[in-house]
Amino acid sequence: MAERGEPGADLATQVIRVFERQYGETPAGRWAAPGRVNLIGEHTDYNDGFVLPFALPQRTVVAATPVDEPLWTVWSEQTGERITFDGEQADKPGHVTGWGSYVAGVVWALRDAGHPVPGARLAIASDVPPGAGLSSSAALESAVLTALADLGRLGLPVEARPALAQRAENVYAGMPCGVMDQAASIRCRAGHALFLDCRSLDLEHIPFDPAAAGLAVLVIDSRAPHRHVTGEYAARRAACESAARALGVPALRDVPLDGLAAALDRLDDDVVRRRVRHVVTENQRVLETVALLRAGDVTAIGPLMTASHVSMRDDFEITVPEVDTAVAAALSAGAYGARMTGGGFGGCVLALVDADRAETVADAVTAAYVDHGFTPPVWFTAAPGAGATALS
Ligand code: GAF
Repeated sequence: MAERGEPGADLATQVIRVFERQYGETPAGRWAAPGRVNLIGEHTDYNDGFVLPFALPQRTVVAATPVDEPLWTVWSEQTGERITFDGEQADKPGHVTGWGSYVAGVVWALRDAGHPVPGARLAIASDVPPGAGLSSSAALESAVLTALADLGRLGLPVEARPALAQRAENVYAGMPCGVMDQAASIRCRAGHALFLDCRSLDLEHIPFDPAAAGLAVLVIDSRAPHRHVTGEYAARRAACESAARALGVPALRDVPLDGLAAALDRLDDDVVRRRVRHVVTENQRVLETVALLRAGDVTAIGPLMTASHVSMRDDFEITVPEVDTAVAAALSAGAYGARMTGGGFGGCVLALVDADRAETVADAVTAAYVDHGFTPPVWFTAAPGAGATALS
């Protein structure tokens, strides 16, 4: 199995050269925002529940300079494309499509909230792999939001930023995601996982240093082709929201674990019952994981990770054969726990392993992939990185 190269290396330098080549001038500044993995707490965010992501070292870097008119010119080094949109186009959700919708969406969300967003020239470089479930879109939104907020001196409190970036994605790009990915990209702290209450948006940085415990978090890109992701995601969200209505609660977060059996009795659709069971038990697993990390017992979170995977596979039905194979192979090779991370239907698997066994576990996953005839996966180990920031 291929190991990805050292992330983040000189993107910050590269983006200056890219900007200069595109625009013939030096940028006014540079900003960066990371991708994320979610340690546990999947599809709980839009149910007002709990999540525990951490930021990856892989990030998106934006170099930018303000201009005097409401016009945004954006170069993507990843796609080799330049797009331009003006205020009128930014004000029409859906007008700009593709990767540009995340940039235009941020401009729209800021303008819609009444902020005087400056026009700008931007150049973007990133080593967050797109389409791997590592929140490349949230990294792009968060980097652009951070850049425009600074360039325009908008005085935008950091607490308000994730919801704005989420609106960009919900309304402009049309993806009905929760707030986890944008919150992770903007608010994570190096060496910590982010314990977020997605209802109140209260958060706590939980120290998470696998290396200090002789461990590593192996991130395995399943390489499974993402199919129907937005439609299936929206269907899961709709099922959860209709279950909450049927149960007479504002959100599934309000179904307590000790009230789960009674709640399930009140629902007659077996599929909906399983969706509810996933969300309620997953919230509990996040709380238990946080308690174990606070107590410094990192390996003990492994069984919770694995239970989360089983719940996603059997109750929420968002896994695919590639990720199930990767999880099973990682566990057989000695991982303390393994689970798919992110929205599902492909994406990445996390495995908590002894640091000196990361490669062995990765090789075991590759061998299982060969047996199944799947495209070989790609892996790296990830330590919790920093959230969005200006670069000096
Ligand atoms: C995707 C979404 F964008 C998040 O909001 C979250 O719901 C996640 O899937 C599942 O936990 O990443």
